Amino acid sequence: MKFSGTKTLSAAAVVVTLCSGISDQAQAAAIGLNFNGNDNVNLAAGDLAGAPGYAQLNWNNFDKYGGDFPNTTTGGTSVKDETGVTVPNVRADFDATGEFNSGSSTATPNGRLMNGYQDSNGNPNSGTSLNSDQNRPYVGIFNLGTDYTSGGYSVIVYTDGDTTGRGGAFWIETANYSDGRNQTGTAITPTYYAQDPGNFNDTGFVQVTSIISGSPTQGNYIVFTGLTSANIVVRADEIYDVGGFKRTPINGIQIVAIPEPASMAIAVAAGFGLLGRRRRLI
Ligand SMILES: [Ca+2]
Ligand SMILES: [Ca+2]
Ligand SMILES: [Ca+2]
Ligand SMILES: [Ca+2]
Repeated sequence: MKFSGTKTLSAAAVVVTLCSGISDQAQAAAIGLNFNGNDNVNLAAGDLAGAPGYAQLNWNNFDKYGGDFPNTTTGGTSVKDETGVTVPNVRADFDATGEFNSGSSTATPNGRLMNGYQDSNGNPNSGTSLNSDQNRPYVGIFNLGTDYTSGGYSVIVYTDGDTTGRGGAFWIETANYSDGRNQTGTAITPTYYAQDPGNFNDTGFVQVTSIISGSPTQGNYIVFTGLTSANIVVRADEIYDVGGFKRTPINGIQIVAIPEPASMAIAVAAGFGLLGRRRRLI
């Protein structure tokens, strides 16, 4: 028994060693962009906010007009990750026709995330310019490193406006900025259909899963997964009319790296090895 017990400890040590190795690997930290709306309510660095499984610290707070952060010629605000460290080379570029707030409580971190938003002007998308009001809001992220792209990443888009039942289509497309003007690109995700379910403080987080325009989800966040592009643009277009107005709010977005499958397989295999040795001791 003493000998077998030693073997069990050895197996446990292997698991601990492998897990330590996994945690030492460069797993890219999440990046959160919070749009602070027309009441300019920001998230503090220590505010833990985000949908279940995606909550993070150190959100970047932005106003309506994005331009380019950091601007390639004038510098300015850099994009930081959830650890508070600036992400090398990554730029955020976004704009909207206006900014607003849902009227929901800002007493909690999630309430502050979900209150303010980038607004749209109610007009159907047309043409190819993201500088055209009817094609806004949009949110671009550029120059993501291989620590995000090699294993793939998810984008979480939060949408919660001031009127229940409004909403529309959300998708992600390739970034097409080669001519110096922001142009529409090609869709690289499914299009999800979201309808405002009420305000966050009454509903909590509700994930949007519908990809059918005629049957939208009454929800307030979307998870796009399996992305590998270094440059993306989150797009939106209005569909559902309430009171003669259509809106597609964007309250914030997150970039979340997907853990590498190879690391997961090692951890699972090590775990099974330990279980096998324990069974033999009985
Ligand atoms: Ca603002
Ligand atoms: Ca539009
Ligand atoms: Ca709402
Ligand atoms: Ca917000």
